[in-house]
Amino acid sequence: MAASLLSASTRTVVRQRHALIAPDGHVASNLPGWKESRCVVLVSAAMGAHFSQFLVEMSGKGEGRGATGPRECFIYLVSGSVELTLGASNGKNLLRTGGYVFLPPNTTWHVSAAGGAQLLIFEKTYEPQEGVDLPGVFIWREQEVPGAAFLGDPDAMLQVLLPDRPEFDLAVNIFRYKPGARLPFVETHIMEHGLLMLGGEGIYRLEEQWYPVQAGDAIWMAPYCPQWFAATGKTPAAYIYYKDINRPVLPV
Ligand code: UGY
Ligand code: MN
Repeated sequence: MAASLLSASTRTVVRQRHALIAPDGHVASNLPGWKESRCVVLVSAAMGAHFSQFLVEMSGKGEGRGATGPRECFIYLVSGSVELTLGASNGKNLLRTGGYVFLPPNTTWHVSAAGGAQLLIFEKTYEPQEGVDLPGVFIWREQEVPGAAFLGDPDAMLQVLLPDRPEFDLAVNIFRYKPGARLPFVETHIMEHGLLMLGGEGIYRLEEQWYPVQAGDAIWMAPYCPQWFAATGKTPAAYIYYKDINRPVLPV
């Protein structure tokens, strides 16, 4: 059947300092290391970002492998489950929906999906700092991470998924908003964000634009991109996001 004229419309926008990538525009890339998996690159250096964000749809026979080298990698199970193997060890870690792993530099890894899985991956070059050790592997699940009321608002709960210690130069957090809850002011900060809407819907303000967003949408916010969010649906809204932290403003 021929596509209707509506196929010419999308909510996706890619600007110099921010982007909204709606699922209707996803096109898979062939990325090295992945088999029986559909990889979509949502955020990358090609749009001006300093990190990458991928969505990987693994079939029941899906597999992925890689070596972080000078980079670090954060893998979050949006749905399904995978078996994770690290280095040359035979030990397997089972990651289920909500589970995640932080892979530090110089780590080889392998994942296989038993019954299919959807992974969100953040990757960036690690910034070593004198006198600070490299971080270790960190495996946990968001169900075990307590939420804290954001700036005192119990309707906007923040879960910080990684330890806030100097060896970690990135944070990955989950924000959960009750219907009607919002960020208390328009944030403008040096830290960059990559974000995936996990549930619900709302309005994201990025610079001077206002976008309706919903589960499945991805957003890139460059440093200093003014940003604000309000959950406007009848059900809670949630997003997971990346942020660079703990490093000097001028690289040394
Ligand atoms: O951590 C943050 O900067 C967070 N409050 N930003 C956001 O949700 N857009
Ligand atoms: Mn922010």
